[in-house]
Amino acid sequence: MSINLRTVYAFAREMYPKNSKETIQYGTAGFRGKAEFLDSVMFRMGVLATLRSRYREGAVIGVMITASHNPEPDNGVKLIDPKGEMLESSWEKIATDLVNVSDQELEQHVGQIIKDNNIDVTSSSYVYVGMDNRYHSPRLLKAVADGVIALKGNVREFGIVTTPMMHFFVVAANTKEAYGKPTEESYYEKLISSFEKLRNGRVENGNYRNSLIYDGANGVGARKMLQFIKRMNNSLAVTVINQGIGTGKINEDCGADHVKVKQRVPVNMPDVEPFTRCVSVDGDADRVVYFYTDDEGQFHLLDGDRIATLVADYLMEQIKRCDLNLRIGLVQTAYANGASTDYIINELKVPVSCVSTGVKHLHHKALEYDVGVYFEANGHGTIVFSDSAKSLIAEAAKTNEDAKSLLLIIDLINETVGDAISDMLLVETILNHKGWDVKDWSAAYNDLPNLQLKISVQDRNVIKTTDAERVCVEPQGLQEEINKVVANYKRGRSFVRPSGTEDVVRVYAEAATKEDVQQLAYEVGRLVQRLAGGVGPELVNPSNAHL
Ligand code: NG1
Ligand code: ZN
Repeated sequence: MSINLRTVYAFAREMYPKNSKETIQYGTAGFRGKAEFLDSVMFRMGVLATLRSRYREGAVIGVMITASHNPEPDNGVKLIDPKGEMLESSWEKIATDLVNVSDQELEQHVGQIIKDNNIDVTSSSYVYVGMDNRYHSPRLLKAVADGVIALKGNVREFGIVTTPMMHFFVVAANTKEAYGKPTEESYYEKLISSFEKLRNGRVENGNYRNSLIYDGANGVGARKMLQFIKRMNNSLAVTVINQGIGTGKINEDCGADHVKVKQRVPVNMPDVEPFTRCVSVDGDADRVVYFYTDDEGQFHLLDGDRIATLVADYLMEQIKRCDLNLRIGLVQTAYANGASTDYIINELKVPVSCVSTGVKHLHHKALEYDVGVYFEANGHGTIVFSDSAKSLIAEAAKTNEDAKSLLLIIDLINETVGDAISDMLLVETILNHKGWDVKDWSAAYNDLPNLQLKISVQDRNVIKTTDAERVCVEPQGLQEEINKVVANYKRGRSFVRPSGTEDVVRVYAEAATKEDVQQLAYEVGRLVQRLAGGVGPELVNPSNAHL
């Protein structure tokens, strides 16, 4: 097979010309932006995925088209490496350079990537592509597929799928189906059969009830949950709201990000009994948070930190019952609520570490443990088991019933990436096992009031951070000012960092009371506006808001 790089240029010029001059960066989870500027990015990512597959000796590379929790006009693309992990960081740089060169430079630039990485262009390459249900996703999927075709790679299209399903398909293919088959049916089958075996016909237990409300964010997670329901033998009674079929925009006033950041219920909530268990996923179903409303109408959130602590506690108990000596560890980011970290250290007594935002960092750290539990506060996370842990558990399962359950738990977990539906089924399994309702689950610790702000600045990259993004080193003087402000608040904590998915600086604050946290976030937000080139209207001081 011979490849003519002229074809790449011809495709690019005729069909996917670069129509934006702005530099675009490979962010926290790939490229994101307004869909109308992404055609050339997608085409070039198809080209890159093909090269990456050849570089990895013909292993399948995944491409997922989605802007996750972002609003409907946005779209984005993430590349999935052979073991289901996010694209290796040294290739993020290659990706960034490739999408930013002009159409005229493209042919020569692709040639250079091939040369620099010693890629055998005569070898085979395989790319899997999937997308969310945004109306512009099919157009962008075609652009990715054309990028693969331009370099004579093999492309397989999966249509509308969740991000975690794409990770599953890639791993299934690259493990020669040891992980499952790279098909939608195999994914459902694997999760549902382990979930139902773990339930063992006991659908209710103690305070645990078998029904819940599921907010699908008008995204792919809604459609796929409807498919799950069809295939489950009433082992879980799920009512799906914000189904996104016909009405409702993806993530608009609903979904995991809305519920977590706004700290309120999604639109279209039915009238339910207080303390009803409710769950929200994001637009591409890789995040999940739980919530409920109490008998005084007060909203309560059970976020990624809660899920992580629930899961770690359960796994520790199971591992102890099996008499196995496995090192379990928990990984969080700076956005984890301080109360959850205290609980992990003082009550669970599990080693906990803090890494930079983005699941690739959490996943990497979690691999250091036999059993690594990682979750971002926003509900993105999973659990990874080392190969030796898996063989120890499998050995024990020959004689021990608890170890058998643990094996089923491993099957239920999508180890490749945070998976909202798999995580939800895991939480449901644990709550059922413990006989818990949401009140029981909430009782472990009380979240510190917390708040996030988005600040617009001229160039968010003027902010540089260190120490897992908890300390800001540039612009000079900003961190000292933040420290002074934070010192005035009981249990105060705040940090700032540039978002990797939106053109904003994020401010996080937590403190002992709601009033304090509002004031603290405001003060730190103002510091960012003043010292980091803020644009747009000045933040309003919450203590003057009533004037
Ligand atoms: P950025 O925009 O870099 O903060 C957000 C989330 C990340 C991660 C990515 C990818 C927060 C504060 N940040 O990243 O945790 O989930 O999106 O979707 O939730
Ligand atoms: Zn997502």
